[in-house]
Amino acid sequence: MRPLSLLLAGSLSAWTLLCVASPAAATGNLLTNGDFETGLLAPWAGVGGLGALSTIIVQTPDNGPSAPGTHHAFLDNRAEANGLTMAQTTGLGTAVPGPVFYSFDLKVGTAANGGVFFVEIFAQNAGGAVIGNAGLLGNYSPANWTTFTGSFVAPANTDHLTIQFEAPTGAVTGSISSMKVDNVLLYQGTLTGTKGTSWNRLKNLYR
Ligand SMILES: [Ca+2]
Repeated sequence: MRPLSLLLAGSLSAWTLLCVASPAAATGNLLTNGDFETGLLAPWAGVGGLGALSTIIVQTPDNGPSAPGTHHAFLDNRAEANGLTMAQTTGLGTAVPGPVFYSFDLKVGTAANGGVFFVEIFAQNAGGAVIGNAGLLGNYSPANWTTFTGSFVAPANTDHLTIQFEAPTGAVTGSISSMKVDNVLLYQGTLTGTKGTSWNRLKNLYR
């Protein structure tokens, strides 16, 4: 009979090999503060087009339908030919190759004179280079809160993800793109630890 310590060592080695051979997809929402219920924008950030006439703030009391709450993000772009963009990048090592599921709630504020709204999701390698994407999602202009869902396949060497919300305006006076954003969800594998009945229903759709 082998000593217990050897058995444990053998099991540990097998487990280590298994982990190396097949990295497990993370569970739960890969994003932080996807529902904006902290009342603050961080770790979301404006990554383009911020200015006196183009702002991103967290507002209350309106809330998207996918999860309970009282806050949402509001992108308000009233500058001509301007690419106001809000983004969040997940941490290093948070994603793996394979299906990536997304969900977000949108409600238009104003879309006028060439103002439009798009969402992009990027798969990045460990060095941060973009190696895959979900395509250009939109133009979105829902008059009432609407939940948009879908998926794409992250390619080999995917290490983490970025999702960005884009409210570009046209090159004409009076072009406006404003949008309320809430309940942003990115996940792989099994969705756990996410509050909200709608998100749980969404999870069941992908089982
Ligand atoms: Ca919210």
